[in-house]
Amino acid sequence: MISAAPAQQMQGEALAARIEVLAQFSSEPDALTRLTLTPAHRDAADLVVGWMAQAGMDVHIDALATVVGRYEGTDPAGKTLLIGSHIDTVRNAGKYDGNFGVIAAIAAVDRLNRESTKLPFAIEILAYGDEEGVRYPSTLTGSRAVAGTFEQAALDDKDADGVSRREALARFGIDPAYAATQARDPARVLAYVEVHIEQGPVLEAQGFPVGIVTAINGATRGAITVTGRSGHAGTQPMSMRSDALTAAAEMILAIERIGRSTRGLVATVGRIETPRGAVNIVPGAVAMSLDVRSPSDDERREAVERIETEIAAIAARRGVSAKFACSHDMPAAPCDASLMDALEQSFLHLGFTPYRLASGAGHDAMSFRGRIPIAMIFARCKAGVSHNPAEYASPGDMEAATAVLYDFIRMLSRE
Ligand code: HGY
Ligand code: MN
Ligand code: MN
Ligand code: MN
Repeated sequence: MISAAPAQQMQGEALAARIEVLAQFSSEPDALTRLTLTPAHRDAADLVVGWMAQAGMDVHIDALATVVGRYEGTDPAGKTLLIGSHIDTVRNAGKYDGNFGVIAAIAAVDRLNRESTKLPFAIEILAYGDEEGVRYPSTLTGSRAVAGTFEQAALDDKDADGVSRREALARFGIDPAYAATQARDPARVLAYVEVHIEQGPVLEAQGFPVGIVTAINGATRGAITVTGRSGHAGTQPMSMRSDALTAAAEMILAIERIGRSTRGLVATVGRIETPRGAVNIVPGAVAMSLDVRSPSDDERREAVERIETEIAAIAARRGVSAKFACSHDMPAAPCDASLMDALEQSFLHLGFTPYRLASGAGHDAMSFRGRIPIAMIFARCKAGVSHNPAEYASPGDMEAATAVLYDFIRMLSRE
């Protein structure tokens, strides 16, 4: 194979080309949907295995279906720099969320390899397959396993078809012999770095192509179930109904009002269904999701309590019952101050303004909170649109973020 110029893979066009290739792996013909442990995830993982191998890495797929590429350092006793992001997506997703971070990391190591540059530390690229948490209630299982905070109970999570995560891993083809041990010893890890699109409007509003992440907002997720009494839509008088869906509608507006009540807080009901519902049945049951985020963990937990109080009051008034079951509670994760300062040096070295901003979106980096110092590099994305097929990052901005990552890696090797 003709070896391209060392930095070829890091050029915007090459990054954009790989975004398009990876985006082809979907469970839907006309949208990008790649849920964890599906055939689309398997195919994408196999493609990433090939890219990592081409970049001179030893590659395996671990017990939680994370693709792990290792680029050895000069010192066998040296530490390891972890660089990760995810290749699973939401339904009808954008092409860049998660996927760009994996492609950027491989491009940076590819350049090191082409230049035959070896560093005093090893590099491991981690392409996780379970960051979005769409198929199963628990999430971040891949990065939690690497960080050492994985909970075995997550293996018994069931998807909407009743398929457990354990069963899905077996169908994915995880050969237990193939799966290396998971948790990294924090004493052997230099840092965890993640490149990601911002998924918000700030960098575009400021006019910057890249940014330094200061912290990742904490997140609470779970399910609200509302139970009323189903009835005949034609015969049941309005005054005699226990309609679970109209009660849920009032609860959704109350959740929105609480979300709006405090700066920095956001609260979302993203999915709602009336199990066994029909056009001519007064809904007796509703299942809906809840997602609450804030930079402040106290503020987020207080908002969840206010939401639980409010939905109980609405339920009582409407003669239904309501319950919130939390499935994911992740504290806000501050990025490491010295890593942010080092990133700032790379920004300045490359002529970028070292603009710092928080992340409203959750990331695998959160799994390392309090165990391994984390740093994140954001690339601008168009109009801040994400979790939407219109999501877009320009080749120039992807090139800028990848150049920062490469420069940062080289700088860490000089410390
Ligand atoms: O929900 C999130 O913030 C992430 O995109 N999974
Ligand atoms: Mn993401
Ligand atoms: Mn996402
Ligand atoms: Mn994320």
